[in-house]
Parts: sequence; structure tokens; C-alpha cells
Amino acid sequence: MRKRALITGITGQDGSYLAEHLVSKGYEVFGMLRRTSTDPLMRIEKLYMDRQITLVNGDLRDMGAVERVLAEAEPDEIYNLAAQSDVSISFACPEETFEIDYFGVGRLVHAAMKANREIRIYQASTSEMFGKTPPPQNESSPFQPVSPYAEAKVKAHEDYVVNYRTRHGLFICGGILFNHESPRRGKHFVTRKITHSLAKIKAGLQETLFLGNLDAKRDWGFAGDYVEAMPMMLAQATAEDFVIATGESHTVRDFFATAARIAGFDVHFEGAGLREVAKDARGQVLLRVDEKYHRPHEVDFLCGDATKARAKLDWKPRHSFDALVRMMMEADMREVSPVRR
Ligand code: NAP
Ligand code: G4F
Repeated sequence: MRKRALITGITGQDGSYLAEHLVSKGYEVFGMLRRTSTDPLMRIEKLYMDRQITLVNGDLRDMGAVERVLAEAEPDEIYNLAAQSDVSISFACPEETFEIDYFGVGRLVHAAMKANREIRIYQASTSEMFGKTPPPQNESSPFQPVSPYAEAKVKAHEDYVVNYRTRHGLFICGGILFNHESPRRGKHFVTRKITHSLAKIKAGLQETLFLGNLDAKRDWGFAGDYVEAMPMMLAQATAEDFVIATGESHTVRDFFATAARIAGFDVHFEGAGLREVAKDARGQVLLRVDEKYHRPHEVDFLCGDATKARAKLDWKPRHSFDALVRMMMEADMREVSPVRR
């Protein structure tokens, strides 16, 4: 019998890669689709048109809808990827963030428990939960969240992953994934903002890119590699949490410099703080710092230790930092200037 998987957040970056991965492994895949999704087929059009996935309308904010989606999908496995996933938006919209990223998880877990206690559940936890805890961060590192997004994810992890696993015996794994990117990344996240803007600057469609904190360090991996760890977690004999990371960190400035080099710019940096700029060889300012992109509280340094995932899941990342930046930069150059190909 084919395994049935329900993916919430199927229209997002991870949902689209995971759907492709599970289809390739022979799963019957269902996806929860929000009525308000702005561009629902942007990342999953082929899967949908080829009838390789089934989309079911629902919203994590609506208990009745969650129950109906579960009744229709009858999943063996649930991958809860749906979230208000933008950290800086969470400072502006904390209630909406909690409604989806905390209460939404509770609705899904309760509905799953009512439908079938044997369902295996993957919850998208996050490295953002470590907040101020210095690197390297692993499964034993304390959580010190500094944003409403991270607080909601910590509470969901503690209340619905750890607690429902130990107290109610449910099979729930928390995947504590460090930042992972791809050409499908939303353009408001810093990596894609950089590659997409550089592609436009290169094509003469934009003059300058404005960013916030260039010193923040992130452990960036490729989303396509990371989603493969999700079904591996649910295939274990016992439910546990796993950190998924590359173990290598770079600053936002490094990401920009690497992408600019791949795009063909010869960049150098001048000045410091809010006056820091990056110029090309002709002196054109490609990058300026704008205070409006700084956050009220920042996570300065994330670098994950995925030793447990390597040992127990036999998972490791297949793409290097340079390969990831190249993949994103080249995809954006093709998207912005298709005639160049
Ligand atoms: P994403 O691209 O922002 O996708 C988020 C998805 O959630 C979208 O499909 C969105 O659907 C859906 N969604 C939002 N609110 C919903 C609601 N009320 N009901 C149902 N669906 C809703 O995020 P991602 O990068 O793929 O990340 C996937 C998950 O992993 C998220 O939970 C995120 O917090 C977590 N995570 C991400 C990273 C990372 O680096 N990417 C790292 C660690 C953890 P619409 O199309 O309707 O907006
Ligand atoms: O790309 P970001 O917005 O990602 P962030 O905040 O690390 O969150 C992402 O990864 C988390 C995993 O740790 C996920 F849970 C979460 O859902 C999301 O996928 O920002 C990365 C860094 C930050 O330090 C930010 O301050 O880049 C810095 N940054 C500098 N200028 C900027 C900008 N970030 C954005 N989005 N836009 C800027 O202009």
C-alpha cells in the first residue's frame, strides 16, 4: 500500500521540494491549500497539473477545516510546514504569528490525535529557537528566543512536540532546521533578496540594494537537501528531534560578496556601520545599509551541529555554500534576463 502524506505549507519553499521528494518515493501526497494563498501554484504547478498531488482547502487557523483536511487525506504521515515564517514580520504581527505558528500546531496535533493516534507527525521547528545561545547549537542547546516567531516556535516545540510525545505517546519529531535556501526562496528573505537584486542591477533594472545587519551569521544550506531529512526522521523506530545544518556559517556580507562575484561584479566594501557600502570596480554603489531593515532584536550567530542526524539518519548536506549561492545567483540571472541564456 502506498503511504499517504499530508503536507501543510505545500505552496512554500520547503513544501514544494518535499512534495517532489515524497512523490519520487512513491507516496500519495496531499497538500493543505489556503484560500488566501497569493500565488498557490507558483512552486507546485507541474505536480498539480500532472495530478501527482491532491490539494485540499484548509487553514491552520480553522479547526473545522483542519479536521476536514485530515478526514479527506487520511494520512499516515503529516508534515507541518505551514507557518508565518518571516521573523521580521513577527515583530509587526505577533498575534497572527502565534495564531498560526503556535495555536495552529495545537489544532493540527489535536485533530490528528482524534483521527488516528498512529499518524506520524513532523513539526517544522527552527534554529531561530536558539536565539542568543552561542554556537555550535545542537539538540541539547538551550532555547533563548528573541522574536515572536521564535517564541511561538519554541512553545509549539515544547508543548506539542516534546510534551505530546512524552505525555500522550504520539509519534512527533521536531526538525530543528537551520536556514535553508534555494531559487524558490521568498524574495523577502535575505539570500534571495540579494541574488534577485544583483540580477536586476546587472540587467540595469535596479540601481542599489538596501540591506540591514550585514554582520549576522547564518548556517545556510540547500532546501532540497534539507527536506530529505524529514521523512528520514519519521522512518525511525522512535520519535526524536534532530538538528539539520551544514556546520558552516557566513555573514550576510559574505553571502552578498560571493553572489556579486558569481554575477560578475568586482566588489569592495568601504565605510562601517550604517555608512558601509559595497562598490563595483567602476565605483557604482551596489549595496547600502538602511536602518529600517534592522530588527528590534537580532540573532547574531547560528551554526548547527548535525552530528546526531549524520549518525542516526545517515543524512548530510550535498551542496556547499558556494554551490548554493551559485545555484541561486544563476537562477535569478536567468529569471531576470531570460534572453542572456
Ligand atoms: P514559506 O516558504 O514561507 O512557506 C510557508 C507556508 O505556510 C506557505 O505554503 C503558506 O501558504 C503556508 N501557510 C501560512 N499560513 C498558513 C495558515 N494559516 N494555514 C495554512 N497554511 C499556511 O516557508 P519555508 O521556508 O518553506 O519553511 C517551511 C517551514 O519550516 C515553516 O514552518 C518555517 O517556519 C520552518 N523553517 C524554515 C526554515 C528555512 O530556512 N526555510 C528554517 C527552519 C524552519 P500560502 O501560500 O497560503 O502563504
Ligand atoms: O533571511 P532572513 O530573513 O532569515 P532569518 O531571520 O534567519 O529566518 C529564516 O531562517 C529561520 C531559521 O533560523 C527560519 F526559522 C525562518 O522561518 C526563516 O526562514 O534573515 C537572515 C539574516 C538576519 O540576521 C537579518 O537581520 O539577514 C539579516 N538581514 C540583513 N538585511 C536581512 C536583511 N534579512 C532580511 N530578510 N532582509 C534584509 O534586508
